Amino acid sequence: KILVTGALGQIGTELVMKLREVYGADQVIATDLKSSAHEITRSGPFELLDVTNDKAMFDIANKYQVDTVIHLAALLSATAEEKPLLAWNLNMGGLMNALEVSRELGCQFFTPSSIGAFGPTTPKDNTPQDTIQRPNTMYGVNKVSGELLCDYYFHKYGLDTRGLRFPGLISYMTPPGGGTTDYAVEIYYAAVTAGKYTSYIAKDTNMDMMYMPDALEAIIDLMEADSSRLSHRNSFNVTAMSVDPEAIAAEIRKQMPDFTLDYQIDPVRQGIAESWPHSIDATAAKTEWGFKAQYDLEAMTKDMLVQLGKKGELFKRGVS
Ligand code: VAH
Repeated sequence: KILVTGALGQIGTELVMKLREVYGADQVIATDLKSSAHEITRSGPFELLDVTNDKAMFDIANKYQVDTVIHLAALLSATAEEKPLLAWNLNMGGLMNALEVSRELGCQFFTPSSIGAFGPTTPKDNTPQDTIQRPNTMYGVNKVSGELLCDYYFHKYGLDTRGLRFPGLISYMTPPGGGTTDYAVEIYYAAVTAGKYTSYIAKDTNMDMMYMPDALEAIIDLMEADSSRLSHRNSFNVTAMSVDPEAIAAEIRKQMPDFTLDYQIDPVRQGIAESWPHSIDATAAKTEWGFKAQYDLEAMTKDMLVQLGKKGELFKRGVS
């Protein structure tokens, strides 16, 4: 059985639905700080959980006798920069609790890292798997610390910890909250609802991105990979494309010729974006466990606009 924290977040909502499809609904215990009307609170076990409460987390993991913990609950980069102390307490306190529960119950463990784990002194083009990591954001400090902590639990206790350095994730089901790469999700919503978008990230600011279906596949493929093949664990570079706002807009215009893009730069999130790589190298993931992204910018854009169009139709008909 699999315990998922942060189950109502951008990754969590889709990952829980996918895991329930693959392993069976009753095998996946979804948890989050509060409940919602989302179907995952009804399509299988759902529990309220504040990940900073170690006893509550242990009690749920023990009640369901889970053998896998997927820890997603965290504050993203922009929010973490606004509230650094809260970010440290939640991102690191929650991670430590999840690692301790996994150690006590002997669970396999996954938590995401991010391209945010790299900083201004990291080589920015085709960033290597193993390279300097001196991020200057609280989120980046959390992610590097998290990678080191997860590797520590593997070397010290033999805990089977695995992680992925995710790029910006694009999805149409649950929007991200408080991220720097959120513009790349908002632009599609804005295209469908308004035919135009004002980007807070500047033209020519290239960042790695990936479509959510590829991210979900990567989590499952990594967790099912033969442990003896892994020479890295926390965490693998994975990416599908490196884009800036203009590249996304140009792809949208192939479907919606009248779409317009303009800019109103947010200095905080622009500053965070500029401290991150332009593109990262995913060779280690490809060779050690066969990582392969299916969606490039063209395929992702086509699917996003179709799915959001359908969502728009449902919304107009008053279907949530
Ligand atoms: C963020 N979406 O923007 C997250 C992610 C690489 C970006 O870490 O903070």
